Amino acid sequence: MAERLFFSVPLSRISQLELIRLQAQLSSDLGGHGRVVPAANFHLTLAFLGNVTQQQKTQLLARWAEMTVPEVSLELNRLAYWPRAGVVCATTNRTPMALADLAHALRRDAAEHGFHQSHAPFRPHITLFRGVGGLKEELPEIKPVPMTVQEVDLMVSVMGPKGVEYHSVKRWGR
Ligand code: 3AM
Repeated sequence: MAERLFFSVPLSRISQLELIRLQAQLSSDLGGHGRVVPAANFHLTLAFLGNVTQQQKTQLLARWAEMTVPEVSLELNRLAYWPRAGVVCATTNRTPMALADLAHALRRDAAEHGFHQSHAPFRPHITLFRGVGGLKEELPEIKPVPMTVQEVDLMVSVMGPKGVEYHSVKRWGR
């Protein structure tokens, strides 16, 4: 059976707590638009693969038996509303080059092996609200939330009783 997979960076508990605080502040600005993303689902996507069979997953893990996780930190220093995706996210205007390089390598590998092809540029972001439609208000400026990249996960996305859940299939650290 195929699984829906993506590569992402997990958040430390401290970054999660700051983002939970941000969500609470933002809820009134959004005036009830959208659904709050549970903190357990916070992640920074590097590359989305889509559906992957067990055989393809075995080959993928063999190709990525070694991965150098970049030693970088970033600041989530602004909010963005992406109307097509219907999401409000915390993002940055300063993407560390080493993180972009890893995202590009993972995306290239995905495209070369018949998985999802990412045409949109890599924009590091943490989705905070989903299902946000027709937001007219400007989003406020925020106190930057620091985030250190220490690990990368291969994640599987599954539908649980309370909605989508993400579970780590493999974790690379440094
Ligand atoms: O919603 P975010 O960006 O936080 O990045 C997307 C998502 O996280 C990506 O995979 C992550 C986990 O679902 N993703 C999901 N569906 C996608 C699609 N159809 C997708 N990226 C591109 N196309």
